[in-house]
Amino acid sequence: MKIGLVGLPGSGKSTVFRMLTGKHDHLGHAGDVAVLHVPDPRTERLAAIYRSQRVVQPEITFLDLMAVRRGDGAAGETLDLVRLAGDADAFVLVLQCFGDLDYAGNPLRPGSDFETVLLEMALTDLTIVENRRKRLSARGGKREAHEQWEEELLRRCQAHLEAGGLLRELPLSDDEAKHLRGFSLVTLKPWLILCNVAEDDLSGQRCADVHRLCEQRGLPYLDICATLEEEIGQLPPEEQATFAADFGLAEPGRERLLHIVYGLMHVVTFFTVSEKEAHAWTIPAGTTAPAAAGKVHSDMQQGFIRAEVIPFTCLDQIGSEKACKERGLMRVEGRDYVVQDGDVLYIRFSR
Ligand SMILES: Nc1nc2c(ncn2[C@@H]2O[C@H](COP(=O)(O)OP(=O)(O)OP(=O)(O)O)[C@@H](O)[C@H]2O)c(=O)[nH]1
Ligand SMILES: [Mg+2]
Repeated sequence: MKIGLVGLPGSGKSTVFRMLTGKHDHLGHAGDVAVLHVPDPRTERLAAIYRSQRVVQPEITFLDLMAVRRGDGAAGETLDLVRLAGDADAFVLVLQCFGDLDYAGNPLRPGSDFETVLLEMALTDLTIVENRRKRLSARGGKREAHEQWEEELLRRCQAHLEAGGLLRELPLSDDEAKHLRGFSLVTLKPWLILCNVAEDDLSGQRCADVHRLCEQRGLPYLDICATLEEEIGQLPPEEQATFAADFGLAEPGRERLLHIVYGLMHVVTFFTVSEKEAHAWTIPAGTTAPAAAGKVHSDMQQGFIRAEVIPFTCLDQIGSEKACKERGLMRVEGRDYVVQDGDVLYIRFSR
């Protein structure tokens, strides 16, 4: 699972990155990558059942992406963002909600920054959709049925984006969503809005308009003071809780952010287990079995035959793979199977 941090210049992306990773010497170069391990107790339990030698906990990768600038539209910088962000599964948008002035010296208006970035994102996708339509129409000749279907789908996407919508708001059939996923459209992916608030405004009173817009558009949001959280993270562990409590913070920012990423951004964890290792993998909800297999190894995706699935809860209750199979609790699933949270997968594939 890869998550891109985006936002206007100086909004605090690199500070959030440092808060998450504890890499306090990180200066914030665009394209920096951090891998976080987020322990899932189910991995240990599976390792005990299968007597695995090694446990590999789920990973989330954060990318410190470049800044989005105002008014670039479809210019080079936005396309760069697509190149960098193309393989991100989801985004965290960092909004500056601290201080009086923004990076350009204008009075701070987080609500309008938010709309600016959304617009840039919509323009990015608009460029992708228009280019694809041009390519389709350049083919000429008689339209095959599937080309007509795609053209109609793209036309709907374009109209929606032109009206200021995000593609994730557009009602799509499973086939349509699957087809569009191939284009790395940024507004189709999950977004979390992170209001980077000031130390004296931890509840985000100054960005109430952002909260309201998020509610209107159905986007998850949270308020975090990244500099304060970074400071807390640098304290000795035994002092961190007391210091955080002084500010009325029940849970460290890193954990709050990760909980939201897992909960609201629809992350699913599946497992592969053998005597060698019990390995947890994190994927976006809606991922099909071959794509999930591709996370383990690209050969497994290419040569995918079928997936044998036992839910974690069955293994946990019954205590052995053999007994689960005897009770008929192992299912055989094909290419269209959407992997569920807690699935223990055994992938059959040809080399
Ligand atoms: N007061 C306050 N300052 C902050 C906060 N978060 C970041 N800053 C300051 O804002 C400035 C920019 O922060 P960065 O994290 O470098 O922002 P960025 O988004 O990575 O910036 P670019 O990479 O240049 O686009 C730094 O001087 C930070 O110390 C915050 O929560 N409160
Ligand atoms: Mg930076």
